[in-house]
Amino acid sequence: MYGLVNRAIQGLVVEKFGQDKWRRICERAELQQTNFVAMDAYDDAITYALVGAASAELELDAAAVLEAFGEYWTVYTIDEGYGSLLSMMGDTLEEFLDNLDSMHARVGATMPQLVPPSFEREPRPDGSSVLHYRSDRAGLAPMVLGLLRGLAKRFTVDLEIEHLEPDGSDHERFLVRVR
Ligand code: 1MF
Repeated sequence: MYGLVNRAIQGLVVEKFGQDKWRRICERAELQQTNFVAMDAYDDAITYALVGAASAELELDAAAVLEAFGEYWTVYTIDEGYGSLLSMMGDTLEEFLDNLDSMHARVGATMPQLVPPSFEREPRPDGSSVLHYRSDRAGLAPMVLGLLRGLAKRFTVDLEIEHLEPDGSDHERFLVRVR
């Protein structure tokens, strides 16, 4: 993943737990290099190692780390200059979710090593939505849960989010309902 992601993990840890915890997490992850460049592409294994080390060091489930990361991501990317990209993608949460693939296509146009996930929102008759999430990367569904919580804050809506049970299909599904 692009260094922006690893830098965001660093930002989250330093902001919430302090510089010293970040140093220990890097030691535990046994990485050659921990000064990540936002626009350089890194092996996904580095990101997974950071999440694993953070989980051990902070005594949190990996899922909790991923969820916190997802929630932090929207705030972080706005701070890093992606606010206008995000604003372009919709004035409502539903519109934003409809445009996630276009947003990744836009980023991918200049960042050729991007491996974008794919999102599809299926509106339901009762006004709720099922969000279909497809990714080449394993195990990141808790991050999507956090991303949705972050978006709920951004659009100031009270969201009920349910990670749906596997239905035999090849992807993850979330039920999203505005309260
Ligand atoms: O392949 C990648 O490197 C990659 C990196 C980030 C792929 C996707 C993403 C973003 N995505 C992270 C979870 C990925 C889970 C998965 O792969 O299964 C979050 C997507 C998302 C969902 C909800 C709301 C907002 C979201 O993201 C907004 C976003 C997405 C990408 C970027 C910024 C905001 C981005 C911008 C620049 C990038 C890379 C990603 O690269 C740079 C970095 C610095 C300078 C220039 C380009």
